[in-house]
Amino acid sequence: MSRLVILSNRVADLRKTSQSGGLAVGLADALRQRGGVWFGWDGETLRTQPREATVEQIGNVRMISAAMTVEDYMDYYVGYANSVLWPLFHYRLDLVDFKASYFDAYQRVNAHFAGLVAPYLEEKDLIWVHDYHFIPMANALRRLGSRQRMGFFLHIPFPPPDLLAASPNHRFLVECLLDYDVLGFQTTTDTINFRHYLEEWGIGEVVDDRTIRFNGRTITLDRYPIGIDVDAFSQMASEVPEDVRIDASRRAQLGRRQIIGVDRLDYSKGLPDRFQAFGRLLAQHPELEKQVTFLQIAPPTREDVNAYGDIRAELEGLTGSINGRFSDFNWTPLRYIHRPVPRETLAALFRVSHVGLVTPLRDGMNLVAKEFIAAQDEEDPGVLVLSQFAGAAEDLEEALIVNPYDTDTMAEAIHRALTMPLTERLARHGALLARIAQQDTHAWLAAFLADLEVEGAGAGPRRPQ
Ligand code: ADQ
Repeated sequence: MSRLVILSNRVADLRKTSQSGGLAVGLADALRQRGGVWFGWDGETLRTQPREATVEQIGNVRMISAAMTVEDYMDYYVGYANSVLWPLFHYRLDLVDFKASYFDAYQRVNAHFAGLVAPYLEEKDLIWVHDYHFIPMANALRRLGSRQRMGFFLHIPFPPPDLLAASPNHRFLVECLLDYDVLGFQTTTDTINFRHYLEEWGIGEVVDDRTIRFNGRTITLDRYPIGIDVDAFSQMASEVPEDVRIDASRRAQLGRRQIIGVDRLDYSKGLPDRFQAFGRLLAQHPELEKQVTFLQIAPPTREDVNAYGDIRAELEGLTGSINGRFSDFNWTPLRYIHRPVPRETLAALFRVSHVGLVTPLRDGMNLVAKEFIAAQDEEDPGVLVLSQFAGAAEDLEEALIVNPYDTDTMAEAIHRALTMPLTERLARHGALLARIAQQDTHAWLAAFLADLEVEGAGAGPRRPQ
């Protein structure tokens, strides 16, 4: 079996990855099984460019991490990755901040990181690059002479051709993607968007749904929907800590149900729209007074990116106005926590909640949707309200699917979730649980690695999913 080399923005601490069902656990398991290398940024910024990476051998896995300069952090990480690619790929052209210096830094950092990892590569390695930070990585490695098979998985959406074309560097980005041998996306829509781009701009030849020819090479393209470790997460959720249990039983005594939302504080997650829908629910259903609370957990991320400051202020304003309008001395309808919460607590909070709100305006997949399903009590499950614009909606049809821009309909869907009879909840949850078990982390890893391992995997009929 070939060694595996993973390149991702951040590396997980191999010693600390617990059985909590996180993505890092799945990747770490695959690495341990095959042996190999995991490379990424160590999260540090320095005044001058470090010449070497930090290398640590843990069992048969070599962990390699490197710092970057403050300038690279601002122009590559905050700049091109999170102020250009992230908004662009999430259909938010209004938030995109194109600057030539950002694009230069993007190429520079990819080339620099490629140079740091190249000495550790072996001829038969399989190289798996993750996400938008590293689109030019194959190109940079190939320039250094790497001949290994390389795959790329995009965790976020791939936009339609006209949106992508708004970027001055769109052709470069797509040609860099075609330097890989296997290209993985989250959804069918993403793969269609990519193929349409190639057709519209006359790049390469789309042979069939899974195969592209470019510069005499064959590239496999497919949808590999990411999942979670369902058993591990469900086990974690069933061990409800005492403080969560006490809070839940106090609510139960009052006949009060809990709605939960858990997201990084990101404008793509549709949080203001969700808060507004909750406000609309309370306005349209006065009988819900003191009968329901909405707990939103949204820890800060990417605070150095301008667009993230605006959303924080907006949410604080909405929380104040909803609570100011509806709360009473013994009822706070909306509780908003702007801090990270341990995964164990999150899992338990999902379990004791009656409705899960996952309503992004655009999302690659959204693992919170799958975690909420896995965490439920199978005999008395809660209801998932899911945005049609989350990648997860392609398969999780039995959720209550909503349009997050449509506040009235979203409010009604939350009401329907709160009042759904047990028989219907059981039927929907059973189907959803089966789906996430079928498309779990292991299935995702196995499908991607199988294609990465086999040359020309794309030729031929589509695999059943
Ligand atoms: P994210 O945008 O981060 O991931 P998501 O898929 O929901 O979105 O994953 C977030 C993870 O962080 C979940 O495991 C969740 O439990 C955890 N998390 C969220 N809020 C937390 C909190 N307050 N405290 C602790 N943990 C928290 C990107 C893409 C997604 C894609 C994933 C994986 O944007 O679309 O599904 O990668 O490919």
